[in-house]
Amino acid sequence: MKVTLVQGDITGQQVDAIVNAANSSLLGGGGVDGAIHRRGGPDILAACRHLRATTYPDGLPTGQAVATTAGRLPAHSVIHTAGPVYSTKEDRSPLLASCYRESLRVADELAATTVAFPAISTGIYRWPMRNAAHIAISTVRATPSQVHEVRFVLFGAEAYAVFEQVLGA
Ligand code: AR6
Repeated sequence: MKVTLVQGDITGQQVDAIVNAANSSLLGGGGVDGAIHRRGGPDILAACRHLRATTYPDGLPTGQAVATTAGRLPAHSVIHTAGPVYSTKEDRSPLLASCYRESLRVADELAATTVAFPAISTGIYRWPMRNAAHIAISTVRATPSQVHEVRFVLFGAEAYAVFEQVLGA
């Protein structure tokens, strides 16, 4: 598996699957989630509502992942995962690692070979970037999968630089 880094907007990535830093409700939000629904159009929300009405009546548990259509995005699927909110009182790293592992498991189910990830939990959920980068990179490297390329799409020069350092270390 090749791990690559790109600075930019994840919604423009031409990959088999784009991972959404969603929340348990699956019904939208800000950050990456807001951008995906805005640019992908209403089919994604309709698919999420269907999941809430069927498989996940109580919402998607933190650390798990589920796929929908990508609507009008230049990707085949969106994999929604609910990251943990950062806490200084409790170590929620296993849940953040689980987001990456479970997303790759869903990618395998979809037969996706190129997958774009954002830096899950590092925005509204306040996870420190360097620690999040360690968890992200070490988890994808340690997860057996059919995915050929994991592309981390970082939203600014600072986040990109942190991932570059962690990847090179
Ligand atoms: N492309 C790539 N990265 C982005 C983009 C984008 N278009 N927009 C933001 N980022 P966040 P979280 C970066 O807040 O912390 C939503 O309301 C951003 O700078 O999207 O997991 C959900 O519904 C940050 O580094 O996700 C949840 O309620 C990273 O992506 C909650 O936010 C993740 O930031 C999830 O919070």
